[in-house]
Amino acid sequence: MELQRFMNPLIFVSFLLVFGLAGSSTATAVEPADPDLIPEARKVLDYLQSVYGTTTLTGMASYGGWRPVYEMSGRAPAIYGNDAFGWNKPKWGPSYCNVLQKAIDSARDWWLVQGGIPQLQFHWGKPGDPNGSAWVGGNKGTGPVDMGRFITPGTAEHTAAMEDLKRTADYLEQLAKARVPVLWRPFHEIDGGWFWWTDKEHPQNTAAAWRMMFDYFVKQRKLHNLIWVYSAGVHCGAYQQWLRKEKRTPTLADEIAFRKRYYPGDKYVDLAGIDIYPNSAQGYGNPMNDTYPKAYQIMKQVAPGRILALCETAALVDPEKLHKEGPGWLYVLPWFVGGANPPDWIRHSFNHVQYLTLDELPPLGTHNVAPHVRLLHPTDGAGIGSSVEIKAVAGDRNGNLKDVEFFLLPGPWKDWAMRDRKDFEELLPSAVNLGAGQLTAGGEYTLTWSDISPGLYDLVAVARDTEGMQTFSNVARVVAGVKNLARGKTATTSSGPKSGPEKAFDGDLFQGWSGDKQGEQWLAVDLGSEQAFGAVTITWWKAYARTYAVEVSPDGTQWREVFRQPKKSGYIGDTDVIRFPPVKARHVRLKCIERGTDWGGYTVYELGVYESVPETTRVK
Ligand SMILES: [Ca+2]
Ligand SMILES: [Ca+2]
Repeated sequence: MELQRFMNPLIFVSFLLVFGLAGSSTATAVEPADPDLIPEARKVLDYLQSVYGTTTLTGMASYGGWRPVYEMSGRAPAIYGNDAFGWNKPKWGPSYCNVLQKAIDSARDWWLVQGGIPQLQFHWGKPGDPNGSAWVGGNKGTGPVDMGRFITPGTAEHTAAMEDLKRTADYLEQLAKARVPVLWRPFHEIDGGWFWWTDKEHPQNTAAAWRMMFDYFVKQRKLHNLIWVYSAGVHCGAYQQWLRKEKRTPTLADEIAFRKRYYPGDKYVDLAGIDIYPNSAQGYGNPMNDTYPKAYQIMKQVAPGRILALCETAALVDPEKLHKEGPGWLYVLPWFVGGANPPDWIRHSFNHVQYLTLDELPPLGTHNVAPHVRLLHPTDGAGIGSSVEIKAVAGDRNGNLKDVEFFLLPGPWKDWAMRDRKDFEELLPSAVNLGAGQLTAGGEYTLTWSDISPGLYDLVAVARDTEGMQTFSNVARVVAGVKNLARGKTATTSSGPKSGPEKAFDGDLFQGWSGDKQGEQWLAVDLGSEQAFGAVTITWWKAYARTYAVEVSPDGTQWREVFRQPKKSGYIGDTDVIRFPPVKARHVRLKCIERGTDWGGYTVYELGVYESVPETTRVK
């Protein structure tokens, strides 16, 4: 069904030129759907309009989190997405409300503290059903909703819908009162057919449901902080159904016509776009690389005059391709870190000129926001000697940066990517202050850290502004004065090569080995020759081993246990530092015996082998 199958290469090039390149620069000015939009939100919309077609904003969903991206790349996304749905059952029960409140708090923090743009989608569980899901059919799905009745006052469906909308608006009102602009993305994947709101027979009912929400939120509840984002799904359910029924060859015109019927109208939409799963950095549905321009062209016809975004994806689109060829999506918001977005890809993309990150946004509000700061050296996995020059870049979008100081966090090696601002603030009093960086002519803050005792260290830079707002940089995990004998050496595992055993020895703390979910599993490394060692470090993901053993062997056949962990207490992203009387061996094996979680395969980000690891984790 994809276009490329029946287009010859020459026509395809023309297609790219017409729809890809030209399509990115012809948008007209966006008038807000809500004429009473607050100035803060209007300013965001104007800003988005001003960069559209020339550059692309980075986004990240809460599912992937923004801190892992920050840890990997030293940069945070410009847009941070959460869900205005509480997930936990029953709907509106205490745990549901708790999760929803956290999403509201996160959106508020993203704007007021970080100065980023918050986005909220809404995985609305079937109204009237306390256990209802957004998905219809399937094993996690719910029953269908009669969308004709849903939009008709006096029906049970309508009453249930309005009850949910009322309670949801009560939460969203907190953001309106705090004057926090929000990219509000309800009824997402609206034409897909896997959520209950897609009325495949009568798409006009779905479009009317959108207007019903808009009228209630905007006109009745006065939620004038919402920028309304319309997102289609990559496969239009009604169109697919119609193709099958009519036994028709797909045409672009037919698909556009079908999709248009769900669109509620420009008066109800500020931004439009599409969600694409699965996708790769180059396109989606390998090897059909033409599909980003195709999706762009479709949405340009569905929502003419609206600026277009990749509202939700698996992968960050290749920034080089966006830069050179377009199409000019306003933003790309991936749902996952890992998978299609391995750490190297995150680092590359978030530091690419095509993608705008949080630190590159202009001040969009009138409030003071926290500075930004990024450690440049040493970075993760760096081995250092007894002295090192620490380098960081920092700035403040209000121009009120005061200083940058460097600290050693009490460690070693907790999973900093899982920590939030509060965690860092609580740790700071027990951290070692190495001193303030000096601003160099090159714009870097530098400090010489000398007389470093051998050991493992977690280094962080803290930038403060004159109003006391502070930001914690990415954390560098450095090894001083000792050598990891296992780094880059040959790895094997009981779980087979696909589980990525080599990733536990690559120095990258964001990717690792993941073993099979059943039974005992092992991860082994061949040091290449006989070595003397007396310490092993294991950096776990959440799926850790409660009981495990470290074994050594001269030949990879005969194993001898040198350490056994009988009952490890769980901690996210813990690094265990294991010391034992020095041995001489060529092979080292981690045997995972009992799981610490009832889900997931054992996962080790990094396994290190050392002659010794001193107790010291602090400078004197
Ligand atoms: Ca500031
Ligand atoms: Ca690794």
